[in-house]
Amino acid sequence: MKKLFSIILVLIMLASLCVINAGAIPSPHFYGDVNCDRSIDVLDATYLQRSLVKELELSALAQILADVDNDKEITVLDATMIQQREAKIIRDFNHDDYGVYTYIDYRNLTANFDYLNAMVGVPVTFKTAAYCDVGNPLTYKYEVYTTLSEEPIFVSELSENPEFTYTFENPGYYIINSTVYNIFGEWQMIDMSYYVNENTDDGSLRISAVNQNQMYLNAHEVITITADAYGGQGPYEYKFELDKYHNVQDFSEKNTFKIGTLPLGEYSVKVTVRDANGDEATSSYWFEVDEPMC
Ligand SMILES: [Ca+2]
Ligand SMILES: [Ca+2]
Repeated sequence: MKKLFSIILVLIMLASLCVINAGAIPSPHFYGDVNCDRSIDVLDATYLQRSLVKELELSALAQILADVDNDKEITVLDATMIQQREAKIIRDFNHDDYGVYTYIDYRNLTANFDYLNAMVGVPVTFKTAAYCDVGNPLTYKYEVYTTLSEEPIFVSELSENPEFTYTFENPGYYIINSTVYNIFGEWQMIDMSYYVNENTDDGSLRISAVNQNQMYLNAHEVITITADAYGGQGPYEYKFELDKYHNVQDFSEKNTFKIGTLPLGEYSVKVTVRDANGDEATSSYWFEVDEPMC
């Protein structure tokens, strides 16, 4: 019993934390590195020539890296250009940049029910915010774990939809795992601890979640706060008030509040939701604007 208590305590402490597991993504990938071994040499020219005579097939990433003369085709001229660079006849390929950045920028994993508001029998929609310059479309896979099982109790199909809806059948602690892949098979993964309550739905209006657009907010990026309502009688109207700057977005059907950039510091946003019957619910949300991580 003591052990169970300590596990639960740790889980409570971790509740609001998400953990990112970065896949080994060695961006940038270099033009001319057709065999993707991080070196540009005569082997790449050979590899490219072998693909031209169908001895091997280039991967999706290799097809981008092989077009060193930037004419949107892979031909023997590309192989020649790699050989010329190897022989120091030319210094650069016909690209402004020396490489391709396939890095997946994983911003956040959020739900339309906050950690303490999720209930048995009420569908929860999780949403992953991730971006990449090269390698789109991104695809998403979700896994649901209980804290007691090593195997997931549910695995979603791989999909271009960044959202995933799941209805929990039992109260308790869960881990939600979201993995994002680019078209080259590179990935990033995030784990979110999640708690599901017994169903206490009495039909009353409540704010089920308030989220920020990124896990880490810094002084250079646009900050957006999103609220979700549950219960009462839709449609809902939302009002947002940012404390320090007397910045108010009055009641409207928009559940997002685009604040813009903010100096370093701590802030709070008061969210009010009003339903079709005129009932109101409020919630306060705190966030911090920090130095960029790196
Ligand atoms: Ca190479
Ligand atoms: Ca070419």
